[in-house]
Amino acid sequence: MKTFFNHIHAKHQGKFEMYRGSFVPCFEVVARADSVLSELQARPVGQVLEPQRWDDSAMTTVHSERYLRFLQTAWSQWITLDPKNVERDILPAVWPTRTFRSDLEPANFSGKLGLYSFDAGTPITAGTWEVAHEGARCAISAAEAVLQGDRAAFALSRPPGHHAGIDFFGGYCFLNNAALAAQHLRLNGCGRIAVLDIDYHHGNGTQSIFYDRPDVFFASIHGDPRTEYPYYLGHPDEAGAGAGVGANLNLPLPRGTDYARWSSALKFALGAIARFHADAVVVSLGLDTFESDPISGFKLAKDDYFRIGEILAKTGLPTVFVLEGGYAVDEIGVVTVNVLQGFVSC
Ligand code: SP5
Ligand code: ZN
Repeated sequence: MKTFFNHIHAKHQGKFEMYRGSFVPCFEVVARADSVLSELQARPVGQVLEPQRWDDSAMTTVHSERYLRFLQTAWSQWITLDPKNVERDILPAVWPTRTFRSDLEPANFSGKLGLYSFDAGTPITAGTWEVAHEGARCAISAAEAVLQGDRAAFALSRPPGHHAGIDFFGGYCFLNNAALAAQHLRLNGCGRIAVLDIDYHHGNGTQSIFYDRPDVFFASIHGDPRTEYPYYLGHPDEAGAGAGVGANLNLPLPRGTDYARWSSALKFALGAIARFHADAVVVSLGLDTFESDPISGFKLAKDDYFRIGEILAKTGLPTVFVLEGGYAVDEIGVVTVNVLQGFVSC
């Protein structure tokens, strides 16, 4: 299995996120991806490559033009506001909630920032656009490897992507890497794609991008949004809209869920994906289901991740793995590589 590594990922590192009225150090740190890379070098599953320079046609079919333009220019707008801003991260503090308009883009920078985001936990830094864009290329390169006939490929990148929607960032995510991989597969001959999201947090961005589409099935196993971030999406009654009705499956589970219960949800999701007759699977591989994750509540143990890889391999489908969350920095490498090793052992 080839790995496409975002070799410039360290150029994106937020300083602080807002939590309960204070700024706390960001959980989404450079060491996460380095931990996965070093474990992959110790226990290889295949070559580690730099992403290719794909044309951006998947990009503009997943994200809106005005959002991409904003992300690309946000840092220079920020510096223009005040040259001293070069020392500070960008974080939003005002948003258009219900009754406000979102069709008009404000001229004011803070206004634009709120329009294109949904939390105060996702700082934009000088390198964010360049790094997120290179990360998207990793996901698209992994999809391309599968199109060329590889059984599976892995996009090893940060920042993660599954909370990012058509025109908003949040949850540490800017460009929706998994959606871009799925869309690249669709644009290049795969008729039906399943996105299986196993991050602890519901993949609200991915769900919303494909919600009305019958050609991309979205299935997610996650902490119950009644108590867990991102709170406002991920409930079991969200089944898709319009032509997409029946192509969305949410399996929320309570805090404290262990592997026995979690893996029955996985088998249920894979049954639904089989009945959908998917031609390929994109796995949003979040590792924040691990028992020692500092911000999450499931109880999966290190060795459980081998079993997850084995179960995913049994679909027999071409599979693109895209790294999402996972904040137990010392163990994320081991649990990630356990999934990949479990997969290639089958
Ligand atoms: C990709 C991904 O996993 N994004 C998750 C974003 C979660 N952001 C909110 C985190 C709330 C942090 N709570 C700190 C708890 C400290 N005990
Ligand atoms: Zn997560």
